[in-house]
Amino acid sequence: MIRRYDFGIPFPTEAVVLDLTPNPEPLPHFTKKGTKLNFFLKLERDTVVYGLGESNRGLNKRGYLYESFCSDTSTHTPDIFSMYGAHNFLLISGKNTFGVFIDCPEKITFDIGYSDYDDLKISGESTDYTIYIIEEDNLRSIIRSFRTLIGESYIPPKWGFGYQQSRWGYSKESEFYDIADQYQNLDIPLESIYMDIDYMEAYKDFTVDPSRFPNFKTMVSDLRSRGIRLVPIIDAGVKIEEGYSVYEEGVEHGYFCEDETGKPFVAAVWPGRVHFPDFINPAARKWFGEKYKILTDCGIDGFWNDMNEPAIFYSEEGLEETFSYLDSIRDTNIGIKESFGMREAIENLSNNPKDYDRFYHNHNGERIVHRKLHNLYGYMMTRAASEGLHSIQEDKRFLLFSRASYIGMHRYGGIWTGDNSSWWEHLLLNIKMMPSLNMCGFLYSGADLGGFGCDTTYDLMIRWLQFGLFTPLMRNHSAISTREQELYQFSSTGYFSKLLKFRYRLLPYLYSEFIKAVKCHEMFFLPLSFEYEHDSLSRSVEDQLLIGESLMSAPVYTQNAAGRYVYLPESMLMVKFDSRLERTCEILEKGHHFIDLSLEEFVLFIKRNKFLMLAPEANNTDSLDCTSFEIIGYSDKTDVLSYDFYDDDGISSKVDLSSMLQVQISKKDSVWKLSNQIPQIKITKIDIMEASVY
Ligand code: MIG
Repeated sequence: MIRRYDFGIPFPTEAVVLDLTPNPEPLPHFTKKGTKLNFFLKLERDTVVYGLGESNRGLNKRGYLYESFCSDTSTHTPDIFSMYGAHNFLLISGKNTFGVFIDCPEKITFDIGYSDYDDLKISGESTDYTIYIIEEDNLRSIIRSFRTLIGESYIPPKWGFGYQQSRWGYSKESEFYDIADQYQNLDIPLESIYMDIDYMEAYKDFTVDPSRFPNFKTMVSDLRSRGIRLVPIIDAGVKIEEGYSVYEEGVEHGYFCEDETGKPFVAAVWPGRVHFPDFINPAARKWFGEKYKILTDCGIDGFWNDMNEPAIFYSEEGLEETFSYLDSIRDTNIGIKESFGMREAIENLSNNPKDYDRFYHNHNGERIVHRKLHNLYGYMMTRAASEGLHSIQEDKRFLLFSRASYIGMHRYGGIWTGDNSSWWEHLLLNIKMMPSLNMCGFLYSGADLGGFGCDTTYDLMIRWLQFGLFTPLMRNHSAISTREQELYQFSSTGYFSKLLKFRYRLLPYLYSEFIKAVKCHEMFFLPLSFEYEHDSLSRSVEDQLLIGESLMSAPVYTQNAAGRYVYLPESMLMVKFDSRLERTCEILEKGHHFIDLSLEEFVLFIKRNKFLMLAPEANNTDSLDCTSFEIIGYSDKTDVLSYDFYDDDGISSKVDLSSMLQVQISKKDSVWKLSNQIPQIKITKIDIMEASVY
């Protein structure tokens, strides 16, 4: 059951798709104080609080403070409060179990047992918002209900599940050919190469620098014919420059955000001074979205939207304040106060919340200050892109994901989790964040594998990829001036080749489970506690994840570990892969186990009475055969096992589960065979471990 409660006059964020009648009764569970958004709830000692999508720390959010305020946070240390997304959904699992979604585009603070371990406080300045309370029988059905409320998640093309290579700094044609050559010469799979800001002419959106990319269209099609796609970045800010058509059209039609006096607001990002398209205005959205055609006409079919919190390097007003402060101390004896003052004045130039009070959106003729709509900006930019791409080619799926987001954006694109660092801690953060993102509808997502900031190492790259094998977005991305981490940069590459070929073996299963999760409003990454709700030990496991209906992953995320502890809530089949990706299987009983896993070994688990379909190895989706499978599984006293397998052409926008195939295998005369005739697929080998044999 979902109940809606309105306060004041909520802004139509379009986060939800169900039109519910507001409930006149007071909001249940919480105590409200004052006129602003201010709610309290007592937590029992063992209450677990899930949710908040893209946010810091654990799967259980208890014991810290979180802010929903889309922020360009460059260093994800444990003390930060906000990240790029604003996902105001909590699932409280205690004596009372329910979900709560606060639909409000302003900053909101979630104090989840931080000020007082036993109190949950949700607060903000807003007086206009909607709250939804979701109550169902169990955790999974609360998520299902919530996801029904917010609508179906974005589905990428199948090639979006391939292995993708990125780095900030690739800046000329020869570099892209070189990356493709290096991967292909070493027989390491590669699906796409990302184009970061350096492909543009002076960081102008929808331009390609002709001096560095003299034959852009040819390059796109050459690489495409080798199975590789290019994915360019689009930034939110539009460079101010006479003669640049995007700038001129935006000014002419009033498509940019305005300052207090009604002139286009000036801020600075990569290109220097820019204007921000007013993505709240549907006409501006349509205009910006259709610009993507400039690149799709060159053969591009995937994009990533960046800097759309929006990130600001400085505003004119901010510059003015900083310079006048510096002037004021110029002739003084600069002591400790001024010394710190100077540093602070410079640091505060960028991403200063004061700037969000300095520009306005046009909402049906009404001027609304940005701060009140802040968390919608990246969402509406990505919506603009999605609707634009849809108008360019309606029957085709494009790859699209964003940095900033709000619930509702999950219908238009995926997200990547931004500028992490090459730290082992961020591999663990990646693992813990995935299910929280899924709760909020963001199924197509992943982190910068290997780490974005700082220098990566061979062992971190390996362990991160061993987890990345399972994330829908599997992209290796790093920052300019850090150690290069394309897989051919390491002295030994053989293992990477094997590992990525295995990603393609898994891909049909991942794709099938992904589409089913979208269509059935399920999670792709599920915490153990959602499946084994009455197993109390499962409630504290945050470093093992269920993936779809058959698998559990238990990645190694510490340096120099010889293996790891794994907790099994029931018996499972352990499948261990060695450095040549050859496997050994063993049935492990419910309980704790230590699994030895040297660096080039990883493990996955198959659940009781489930199986996994593995395709043949491939180096990209063009050459992936999704019709021929090997089956590995675990039967516990049953002679019949089945799996609902979904597949399609991976590109047309119409996706429905009616083409799903039920793959059923059964044991006769002690041999496992496919029991039904399925002309679409071929089973080459069946390897089922039986509990009775154990
Ligand atoms: O201020 O485009 O998160 O992935 O490589 C940095 C350069 C801007 C931030 C993105 C990152 C990207 C980088 N961008």
